[in-house]
Amino acid sequence: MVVNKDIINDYKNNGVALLRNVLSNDWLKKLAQGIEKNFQNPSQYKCVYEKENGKEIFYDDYCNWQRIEEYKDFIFNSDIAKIAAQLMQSKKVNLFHEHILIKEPGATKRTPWHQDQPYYCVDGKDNCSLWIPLDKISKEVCPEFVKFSHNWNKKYLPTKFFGHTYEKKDDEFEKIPDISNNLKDYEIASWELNPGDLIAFNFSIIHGAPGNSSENRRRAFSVRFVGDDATFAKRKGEVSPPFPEVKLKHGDKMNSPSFPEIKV
Ligand SMILES: O=C(O)CCC(=O)C(=O)O
Repeated sequence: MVVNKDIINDYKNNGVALLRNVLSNDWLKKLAQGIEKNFQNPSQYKCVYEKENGKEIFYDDYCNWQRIEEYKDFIFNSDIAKIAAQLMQSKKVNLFHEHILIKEPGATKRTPWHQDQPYYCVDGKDNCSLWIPLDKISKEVCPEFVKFSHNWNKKYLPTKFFGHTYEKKDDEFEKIPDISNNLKDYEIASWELNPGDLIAFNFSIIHGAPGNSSENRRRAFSVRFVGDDATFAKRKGEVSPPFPEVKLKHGDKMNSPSFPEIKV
């Protein structure tokens, strides 16, 4: 799979790019099976952000690829790591982790505006998250990205998806601007998506997502990779995912069984 040069440039300049029709139905079916398994037997990291009459309607889980065969197969045997490598323009690609985020119809909670990198134990600019929808997504439901914000050279305090910032903070990080009340000051990217499409975005871009006002489920498989310049970061505050098993030191290359290199 060869990613078009314009898309690679969009990714670099805007911090976000849309790739249409790049995943087959077979892979999407496999991911959907994996997600079923995942939530029948969630990990300790599963979190529920919204319930309606006792039913979970906004929830997530992450770091399950080692136990969910379908995820592992997709990550190592589809073209997804090759796509990430081309977008990052990197020779070396390591998996960071996968993150599943589900909003059932009627979920009203926004995923707050945030940058991913301050949550993550990784420094560097060569990185890429691929947000893969398993359902049809209208523009009103699609995640939203503040174009160019990956290049502002800012690190904002991580925000829990419940809406408050982390208790154990890194004071070097600043408070994120109020994007929702100043939308005219920003260029926001979002799209209508079909299964097979994906959104690629840099760990430092500011993004958030509306609730799910549609009649479809909104299942997303967000898989994250790091590239050539990535190094392990020990943050002063809390990180997410926590990766308690990783014993790397600040500044080390991301060489760990938790972050396997994928040959592309
Ligand atoms: O799916 C969402 O609601 C947010 C996605 C997101 O923040 C991410 O994948 O980094």
